[in-house]
Amino acid sequence: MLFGRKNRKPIIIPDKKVKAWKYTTCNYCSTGCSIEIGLDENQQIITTRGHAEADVNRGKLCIKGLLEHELFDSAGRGTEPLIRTQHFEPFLPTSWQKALDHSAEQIKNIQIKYGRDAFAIVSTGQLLTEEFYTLGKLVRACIGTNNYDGNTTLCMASAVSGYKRSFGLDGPPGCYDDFEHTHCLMAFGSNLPEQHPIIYWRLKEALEKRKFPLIVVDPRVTMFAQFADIHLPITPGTDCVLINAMLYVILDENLQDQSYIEANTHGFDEIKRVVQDYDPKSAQHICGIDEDTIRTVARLYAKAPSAMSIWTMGINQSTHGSDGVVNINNLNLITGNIGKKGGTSLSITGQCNAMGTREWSSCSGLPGYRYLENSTERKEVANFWRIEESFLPKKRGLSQTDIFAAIETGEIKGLWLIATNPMTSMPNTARIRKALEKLEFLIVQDVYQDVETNQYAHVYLPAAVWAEKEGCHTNTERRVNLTRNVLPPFANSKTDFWIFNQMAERFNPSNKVAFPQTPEGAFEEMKQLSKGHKTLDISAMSYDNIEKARGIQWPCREGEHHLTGEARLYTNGVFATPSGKANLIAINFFNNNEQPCQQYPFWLNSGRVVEHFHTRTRTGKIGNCNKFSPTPYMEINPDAAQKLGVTHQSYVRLVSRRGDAVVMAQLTHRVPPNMVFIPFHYHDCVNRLTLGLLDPHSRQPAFKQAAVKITAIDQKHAATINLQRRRF
Ligand SMILES: Nc1nc2c(c(=O)[nH]1)N[C@H]1C(S)=C(S)[C@@H](COP(=O)(O)OP(=O)(O)OC[C@H]3O[C@@H](n4cnc5c(=O)[nH]c(N)nc54)[C@H](O)[C@@H]3O)O[C@H]1N2
Ligand SMILES: Nc1nc2c(c(=O)[nH]1)N[C@H]1C(S)=C(S)[C@@H](COP(=O)(O)OP(=O)(O)OC[C@H]3O[C@@H](n4cnc5c(=O)[nH]c(N)nc54)[C@H](O)[C@@H]3O)O[C@H]1N2
Ligand code: SF4
Ligand SMILES: [Mo]
Repeated sequence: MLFGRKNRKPIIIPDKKVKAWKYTTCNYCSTGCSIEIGLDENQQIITTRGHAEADVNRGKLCIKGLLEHELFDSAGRGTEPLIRTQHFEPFLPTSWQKALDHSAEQIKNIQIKYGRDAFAIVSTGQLLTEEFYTLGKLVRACIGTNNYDGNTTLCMASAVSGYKRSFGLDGPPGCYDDFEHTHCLMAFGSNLPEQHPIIYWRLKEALEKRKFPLIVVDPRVTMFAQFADIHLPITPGTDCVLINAMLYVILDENLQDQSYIEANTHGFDEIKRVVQDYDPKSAQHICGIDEDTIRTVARLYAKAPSAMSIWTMGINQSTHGSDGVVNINNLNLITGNIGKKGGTSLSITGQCNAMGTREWSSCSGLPGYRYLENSTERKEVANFWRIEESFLPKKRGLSQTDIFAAIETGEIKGLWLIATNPMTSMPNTARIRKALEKLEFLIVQDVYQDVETNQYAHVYLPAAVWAEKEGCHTNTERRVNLTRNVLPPFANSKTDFWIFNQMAERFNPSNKVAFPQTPEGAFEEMKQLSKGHKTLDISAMSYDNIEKARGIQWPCREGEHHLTGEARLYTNGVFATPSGKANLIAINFFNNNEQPCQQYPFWLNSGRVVEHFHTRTRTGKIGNCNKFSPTPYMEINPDAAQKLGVTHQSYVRLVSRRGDAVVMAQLTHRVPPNMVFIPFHYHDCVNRLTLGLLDPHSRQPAFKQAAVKITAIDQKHAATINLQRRRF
């Protein structure tokens, strides 16, 4: 029986008449999918496809990658540099020369008047690595401000800080191939199927070949939680307590890998002492996971021949973010699960090139994972760049979150924002707005002219995007991959690489510092600086090798592994600490989050959905992405909604101690009755409510823990507010 299909016409995918495919890497998330862009006979871009021979994605792409070629001529792109002398005066188009001269002059004026560090620079995880390296050289060797950081402070800072504390150096030790070897996977605060769909697909493929337990720790019943064998709906912000209780069980039942601990770590006795306070009986009341489940999960993890942990923002974006990462590392060190196949601590990175900025931008240090605090490394870089060592600061300056606080206090007077949109992405919008209004000079360098932060800019520099440029990204598993230049920059926009080089000419008298004029030239410098590094050695890579291999992992040392690099770090148990041993660091929990109370009875949780990327400057303009969720909304439990008289798809007003927001209610059991979840993609929405307390080590904001109340609202009025916020 064919159920009436007999006479239906088969689906035909029209031949798009692609004449040539060009090699690139996706420019959204850090999965690092290889994408080919299809051109027709007139060299027009008509489609994209996943590269079948790329190990990362093996021909697959998610919705964002599939539609990425629609970006190039999407609405709101910047066409000309713009300039204005006063806040809120109309912008006037200007030439590149005038825009750059004026910007350089203003930066210099501020530095002369208030000191070098009074001008701050905040960049991103979304440029190409060669651009990061060039910006770093411009800032460290020429402009000379120490208040230079990236939006990665909102994103990966806790992972970086945790890796440094445990292993002596940043850099995820594992890779996607670990899924093929592990016997137990625990995911903390990561919604992999939506936020890293192709990594999730790799995991699912491994699970289909060989079943192993999947444990997901998330206060929401996410898509990932629904696919898990065990879901632990943790009380927000208490992952450290859960892990301590697991360690209690592991040590109590002697399930640790004692010989690994003795051979390769420091600090075991202190952990042993501290976790005594976290027996599952008491810990269950703090972390919300019952004691039996804690015991089951601890045994499962410790007894597995190899076990791995992955995590993302549920851990990093917390006042215990860095401690959470350290404790995940503790769990893996104590069970002997670092540097072995299927046994690892793998942070799932956020932005496409958040890794590249960590490695090469000099944001919190110097290029190639070098530290400002280390005089030998300072000297090395100073000699390489041909500057005085004394020009380099001896310790890192303010992080991004502290830069905004320093604008409030008047310490910082000018700011250059590159590929980041703090008006929408930073906590407590009202505070950010006030800070930006206070600036004497603001440069916004972005692909889109309509990016919200541009309202406060004095100069707008229109940037080229993705395959309008050429260079590398590093993905979650330390794989360097290439984007070939496929088309020229849109209108009169310019590549970030070009912009940094032009700016350098204005800060580099008699060209003392050499700036390569091509991205490949910058890559060659990075290779030289990386030679001999303990882990981050890329000296055997070249653009051609990378394209041929569809991405290469570092370390990739001269003379070895030319086309593969190394899949894992610390395989010999030697870490990057002075003693070579990893640090076991005891973590104590203290409860400092804003909590729901009588006045503000709901936890406010926030994050993402699959079809949108961040502040929607890009996906908000792509119809087939935006159509799924064009309106700001929240997930609310039906029982909670009923008590409040809130119906499905009606608008509500949320109020926190910071401000208010209007969203549409989506009734779903995905969230518990005492929590709402709001995707952060919308302007003037969830970040009007968030508090963003900072992690003491990483300075990353706790985006995921705040308290709100919910009130009914006039529906017509609310609909008008929301219409104004639509991108389309
Ligand atoms: N589609 C899409 N993909 C993206 C992005 C995007 O914008 N859109 N952005 C990229 C970037 S930059 C990043 S950083 C990643 C983020 O990737 P993810 O971190 O996976 O995404 P989020 O939705 O921010 O948060 C993940 C989960 O953390 C949970 N969570 C909240 N509080 C806690 C807690 O206290 N403990 C635990 N264990 N979990 C908690 C939330 O309920 C949420 O489901 O995604 C990347 N990929
Ligand atoms: N409440 C809440 N807030 C959050 C989060 C959360 O989970 N909850 N997550 C946080 C996280 S993890 C992150 S990473 C941040 C992201 O926060 P942002 O970085 O501020 O957000 P984006 O929208 O990615 O902004 C990047 C900008 O760069 C532009 N751009 C893209 N490519 C290029 C390029 O090649 N050159 C130039 N010059 N510009 C380019 C884009 O148009 C866009 O305007 O948000 C954080 N904010
Ligand atoms: S999974 Fe990430 S890298 Fe891959 S296509 Fe989707 S957004 Fe791009
Ligand atoms: Mo992120």
